[in-house]
Amino acid sequence: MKCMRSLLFGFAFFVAGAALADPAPDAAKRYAEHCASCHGAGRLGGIGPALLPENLSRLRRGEAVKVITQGRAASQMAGFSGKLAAAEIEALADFIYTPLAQTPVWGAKEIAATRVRHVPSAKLPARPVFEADPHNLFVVVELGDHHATILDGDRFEPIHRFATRFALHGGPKFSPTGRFVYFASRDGWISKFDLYSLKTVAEVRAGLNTRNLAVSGDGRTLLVGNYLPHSLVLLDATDLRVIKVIPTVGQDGVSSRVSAVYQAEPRGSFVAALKDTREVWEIDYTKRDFPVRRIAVDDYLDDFFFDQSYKLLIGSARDSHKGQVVDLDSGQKIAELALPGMPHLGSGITWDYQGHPVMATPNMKAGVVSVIDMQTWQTVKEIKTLGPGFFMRSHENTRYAWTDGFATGDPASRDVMHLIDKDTLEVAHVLRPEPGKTAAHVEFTRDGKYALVSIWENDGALVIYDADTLREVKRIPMKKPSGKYNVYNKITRSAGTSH
Ligand code: DHE
Repeated sequence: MKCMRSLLFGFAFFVAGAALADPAPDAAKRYAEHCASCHGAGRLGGIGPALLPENLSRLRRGEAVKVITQGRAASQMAGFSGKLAAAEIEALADFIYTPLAQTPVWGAKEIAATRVRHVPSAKLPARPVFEADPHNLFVVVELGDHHATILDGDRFEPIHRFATRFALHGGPKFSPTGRFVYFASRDGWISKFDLYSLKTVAEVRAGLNTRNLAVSGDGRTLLVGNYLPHSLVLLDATDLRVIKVIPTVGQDGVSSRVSAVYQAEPRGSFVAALKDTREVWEIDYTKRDFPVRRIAVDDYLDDFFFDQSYKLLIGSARDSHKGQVVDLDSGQKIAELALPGMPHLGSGITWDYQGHPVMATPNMKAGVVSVIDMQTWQTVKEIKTLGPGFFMRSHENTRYAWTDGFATGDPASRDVMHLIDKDTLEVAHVLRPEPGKTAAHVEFTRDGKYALVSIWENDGALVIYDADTLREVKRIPMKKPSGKYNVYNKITRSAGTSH
């Protein structure tokens, strides 16, 4: 029997002889026979991913049918066209896209039961087991085969590569010293990785469909935000023990998904945005009962970021053309922002322009980067790009802000990187790291001298540029590298990167 720690939505089936088509195939029965041992009797996932509509939202039904029929290359998922009839495969696809009759219970008990401690803290080495600046390491997430690479940011040599949980999403988050990195998968697995020993230390499944995680500024606590169930989960950062599960129900009684969570270290708090009720929650992580402060907001928030002081929250709903600025001290909205087309504020960055702090964000549905004055909250400029972008990055020591054009997958723009001059707000250069192949997501070395760009393809690469001369200095083959994260830039909360 061959099960999989599957690659993109590989479905594991066990074949009990050739199946004949029923007039009305019993999908639940077929699921129990062929899928349940890997994907869980309740479709909540096991060694294979969860097969619930929430978790499948990024996979079109037709693609799911194709995967069941043909299997998926580079995974253990075999095709079942010869073993299950087409109607049975169609029925199975319908089945996995059908919501569960009841929201599964995933509370402290269920979470605790999943916790695995791979390496006890006492066994961890005092120093890194490799020769490289531990603060200039990059953690590179490779979505193509669900791995991560630890890269030496001085020599641009991979130090270590390891399997991650299925479908990581959001930026991995670092402990304050940069020694540990925490990953969240869309299926809710939280993994703690030790960058000194290069080992996964502990894992726990904090949700069934998870958005992202945050690490408290004192490094003691993690907060995980979930879509399924509707909850926030506090974990002990040392060993991932569950501290508390907080159901996310608004004052209006509406049970809500969590859009995103972040830490606000200068405030000693976590901040969580709710997707289905107009509230932002601030949780004081310095108090052991983690009190929740509710802040009413004008609109639902899908995404947000902070100014560098963490006093202001800048958030927006994806389908809105407006953003809102909320003063976290007073809990009041202080300004509205004009944002033309689905900003991706998690990628927002800030810099000084003519003596004023400005924020900039790509828009996923419009080929413009919005640059907004953070004192007047007026749009300074909408910089036209070749297509809608997803990620944006810069660094204090570099003159350009880099943004991609891959949000819509449009062939005309998906292979470009725009370099925006932070002084003139003009696109100064357009690079095509590999014509015809998707280019996305940039991160800088700790000194800002080099920019690392992903060729976001299964046979992709990391392309390293001198950020000043724009000369390519190295190309490292990788499997669909997505985000890459420099330890120093993250733990010092560089204005040019996501926090
Ligand atoms: Fe992301 C970060 C939301 C789709 C890759 N994405 C984030 C964050 C949010 C978010 C709120 C910030 C969290 C953090 O870093 O802690 N993303 C969303 C969506 O709502 C959206 C549009 C739909 C969804 O399915 O969730 C979405 N995201 C995608 C993708 O399709 C991407 C391109 C591929 C993938 O991995 O699924 C993708 N998102 C990323 C990455 C980051 C991210 C690589 C981290 C950015 C960073 O550099 O910090």
